Amino acid sequence: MERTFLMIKPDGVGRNLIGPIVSRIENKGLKIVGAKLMTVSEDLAKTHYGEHSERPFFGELVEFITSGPVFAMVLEGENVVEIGRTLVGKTNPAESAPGTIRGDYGMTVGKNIIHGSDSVASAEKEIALWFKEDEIIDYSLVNAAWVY
Ligand code: 3AN
Repeated sequence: MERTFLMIKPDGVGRNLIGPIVSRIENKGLKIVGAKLMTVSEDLAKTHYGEHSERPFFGELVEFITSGPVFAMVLEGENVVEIGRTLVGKTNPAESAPGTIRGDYGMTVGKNIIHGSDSVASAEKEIALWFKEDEIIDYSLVNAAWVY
């Protein structure tokens, strides 16, 4: 089954949005198989955002993501990477549609509430980076016939 990585950033945690965001994920019918509140080390931040290391905003990005706790999640389901990106919305909150997490809560490109893996390959890489194998739980949902 496909998996994706979502992470509520320090602005989302700081604005008490863990509950509303997790509700959207559960309401959609996605299955949470891993979740934790954690602080992010500089090393982890730099590895996670490695592809942006040459961009002018890289320092700001690392500083922001290490500035307070984040809420990291692994979701599982058919086509869950694409569904997760749709729930998250576009990078720039000025372009993200109402009804998406960034469209409803995001203020700026830099502080845009949540991260979601953008492909199956990056999801696999990010899950391996952020979660140990025994932090991902195999279980059945009570209403499993209707969701993933
Ligand atoms: P996404 O998170 O939608 O996949 P990416 O991968 O292009 O977007 O960018 C990663 C993160 O870098 C974004 N979530 C955002 O926080 C930050 N970022 C992207 N572009 C800018 C920018 N022009 N200025 C500041 N931060 C940016």
